[in-house]
Amino acid sequence: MASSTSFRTCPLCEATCGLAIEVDGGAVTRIRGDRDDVFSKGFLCPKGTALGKFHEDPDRLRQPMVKRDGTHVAVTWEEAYRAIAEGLLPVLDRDERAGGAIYLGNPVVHSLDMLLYSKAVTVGLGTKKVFSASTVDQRPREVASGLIYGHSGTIPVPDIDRTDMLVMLGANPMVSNGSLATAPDWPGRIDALLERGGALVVVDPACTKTAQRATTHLPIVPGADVLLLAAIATELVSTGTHRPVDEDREALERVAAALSAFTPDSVADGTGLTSAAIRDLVVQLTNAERPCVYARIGTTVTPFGTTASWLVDVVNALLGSLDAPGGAMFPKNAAGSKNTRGSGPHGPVQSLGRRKTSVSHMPIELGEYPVAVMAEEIETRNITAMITVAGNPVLSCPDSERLDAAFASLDFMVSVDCYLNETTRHADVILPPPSHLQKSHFDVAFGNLTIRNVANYSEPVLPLDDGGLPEWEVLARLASVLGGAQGTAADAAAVDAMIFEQLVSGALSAPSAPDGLDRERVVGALDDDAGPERLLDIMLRSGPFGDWFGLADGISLAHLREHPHGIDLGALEPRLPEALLTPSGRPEFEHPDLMGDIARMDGLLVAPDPSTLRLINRRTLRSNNSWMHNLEILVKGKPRCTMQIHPTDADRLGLVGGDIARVRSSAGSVEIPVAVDDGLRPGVVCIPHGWGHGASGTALAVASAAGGVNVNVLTPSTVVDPLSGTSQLTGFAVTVEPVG
Ligand SMILES: Nc1nc2c(c(=O)[nH]1)N[C@H]1C(S)=C(S)[C@@H](COP(=O)(O)OP(=O)(O)OC[C@H]3O[C@@H](n4cnc5c(=O)[nH]c(N)nc54)[C@H](O)[C@@H]3O)O[C@H]1N2
Ligand SMILES: Nc1nc2c(c(=O)[nH]1)N[C@H]1C(S)=C(S)[C@@H](COP(=O)(O)OP(=O)(O)OC[C@H]3O[C@@H](n4cnc5c(=O)[nH]c(N)nc54)[C@H](O)[C@@H]3O)O[C@H]1N2
Ligand code: SF4
Ligand SMILES: [Mo]
Repeated sequence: MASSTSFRTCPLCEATCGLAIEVDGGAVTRIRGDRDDVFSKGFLCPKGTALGKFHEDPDRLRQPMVKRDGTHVAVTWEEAYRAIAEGLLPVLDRDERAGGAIYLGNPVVHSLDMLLYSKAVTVGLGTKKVFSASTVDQRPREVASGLIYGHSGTIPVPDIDRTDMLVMLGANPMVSNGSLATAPDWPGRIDALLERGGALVVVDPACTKTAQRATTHLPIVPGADVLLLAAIATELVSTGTHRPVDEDREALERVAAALSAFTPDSVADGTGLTSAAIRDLVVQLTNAERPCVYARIGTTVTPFGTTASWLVDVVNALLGSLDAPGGAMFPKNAAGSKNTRGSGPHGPVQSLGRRKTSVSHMPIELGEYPVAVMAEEIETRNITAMITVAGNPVLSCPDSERLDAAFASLDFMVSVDCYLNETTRHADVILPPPSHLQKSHFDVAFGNLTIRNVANYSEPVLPLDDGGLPEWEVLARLASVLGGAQGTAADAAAVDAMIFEQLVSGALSAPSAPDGLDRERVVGALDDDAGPERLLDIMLRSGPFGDWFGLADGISLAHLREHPHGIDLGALEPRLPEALLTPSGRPEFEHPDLMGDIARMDGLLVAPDPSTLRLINRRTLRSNNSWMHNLEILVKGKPRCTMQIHPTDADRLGLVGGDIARVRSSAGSVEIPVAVDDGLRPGVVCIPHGWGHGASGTALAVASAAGGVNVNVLTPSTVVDPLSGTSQLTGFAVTVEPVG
């Protein structure tokens, strides 16, 4: 085989970097950043370069596995699907499918195949018990968007390239490469902001790599961001320096009036910031021409996640920055979204709390159960069978020792996953996807979150292994088995055809569809006969930049295939009110469910007890949540799973760097090496998430040797944001003591 270079978008994180992948003799020889990529222009991180190593990882599953006498053995696809039909269907049919549940993990949103076909698995399973990684992380932001804009996917993103002042709360994009704000090369974009004389303010209990670049770092008390945001809103209005668009002025002033108890002075104790620092921040914001406030996971995984997300939008709107260049803007997804279908009839008022879980009555929002209840639903046998798709909840979800035990008690479990890991070890059947380099790619989800409108399709870089199935087919066959079929290739084609018909009718009924569009034209215009490419083509062509199957000038999949470095569709443009699905035709800033949460904020106004340590989390550059620790190239070097602690707290507890500390919470305890770090706010300790491999029955040789502990052993599942059901992952109390 000759050597060649392929171009492919990295599927690992939200940054969507273009990769140039050199292949020789069927093996990856080198991965570089694609300098011609229209968006990333050559940027990449160490994980992107490791995709070849992931492909070669001997522990990566290449054949389906079935558990026999407690041990996983490789089987054929036919045997695997038969085992599911024989083992899972009787369990499901025992109680008319009430006991089935599914968990969709983070890689689902990074995959064309999984985004398009995992819904069919949920439908086939016939369950309303859907869990996802989104409910561990960003659900508060999505709930707030649903209430304010009428659609959970209408999320404002920071216009980093044009702002002159970026205030960032609870995000560390120098390490995470960004989230709910798709932007390859955050480091370069932050440099450019500073070089053009702009300011970066980072609000974070830790002096992170991003905070180190900031013009101002505000080391806030964990969980207190709602107070800071409320005080900014109040101060803007009381000083008369707010400048919202006229249509929203009165509503926003009423919101600010409801927040009037929260002033720079009153929130000083609760935030741990001085009132002078808060006032100074407001002055800077009002002096900036194009200020922008952006908040991420540090603000969503708190008991006030939804309210904090709302207040971010309120502050941006008060600054005149919502939907304005340089502020917080709404992307226009090339693959289409509910908010790009043309201004059709405005939707109903969204509201919270219509459905609750049956054991601890947690809210079921946006059709998903909070992960906080996964263990209790299994323990009470409301759930007896589980499917996981690209998820590792045993490491990534709260109260994980309890969850681990609950998974072990399931009557049947199926996992679609590339590793035999902490979660999939409980599966009766594991169905492996091909490696990422063997899949095509298009970022359907991140078109909703991108800081520039971009479309980029990648062909698979490597062919499937002998006997390997494309992931869409793995899922479509699974869906068909759940519907009572055999799980053959023909059954998969029928599932694919069903999804195809749904998308065709969606395109035909879109308010933005041009005159003369009919089924014949749609079907006749498509190049692909089946599979995800055919579906993507429909989405692109009926999307906001689409060619409407030849009736308009615009893009199609064929077009993207001719542009392997992507197509830049331009900087974001103002989209209100066109993007809204609200009855008023304006953002519902005064939504009663949000206004109703203000009273609860009073409880935060007191200074935190200085003798209580609070746990926060971090990400490390060479990790990707829990699942890339089996690659030597990423885990070698000094241990990264340490507990950081401020020197004064370490002294008080008699700890020095390298000691082992025992950390306890209401949920559990772990023992972990100490790293003394004066960048932390005193009273705060920090442990990364995603570690703690080596459980029996897993096959992760490198990860198991890498050490580390699972921080979610400490995370209680019981403390949630009551609006979204999202568990508190940051800022809960722990005790720390030396071991031995
Ligand atoms: N290298 C790497 N990159 C990743 C991932 C990974 O595991 N590793 N995971 C990916 C995923 S799934 C996501 S969602 C994104 C997340 O991307 P980000 O949202 O940028 O998340 P983090 O890097 O964890 O940064 C969160 C910051 O919040 C701070 N923080 C904690 N509590 C509080 C608080 O109460 N208030 C404030 N203001 N700050 C607080 C923490 O100290 C931390 O610095 O990263 C993605 N990128
Ligand atoms: N304490 C604490 N907990 C956290 C966080 C935190 O900051 N602190 N962060 C949270 C966040 S933001 C997230 S998004 C969640 C992530 O939670 P999860 O999605 O549950 O966890 P991941 O570690 O991303 O696991 C991904 C799984 O998918 C598999 N996989 C990878 N690629 C593919 C693929 O292409 N196909 C298939 N079928 N499988 C694949 C991997 O082997 C792995 O089992 O964790 C959350 N948990
Ligand atoms: S920053 Fe994210 S998208 Fe870019 S190479 Fe790294 S993991 Fe891939
Ligand atoms: Mo995430």
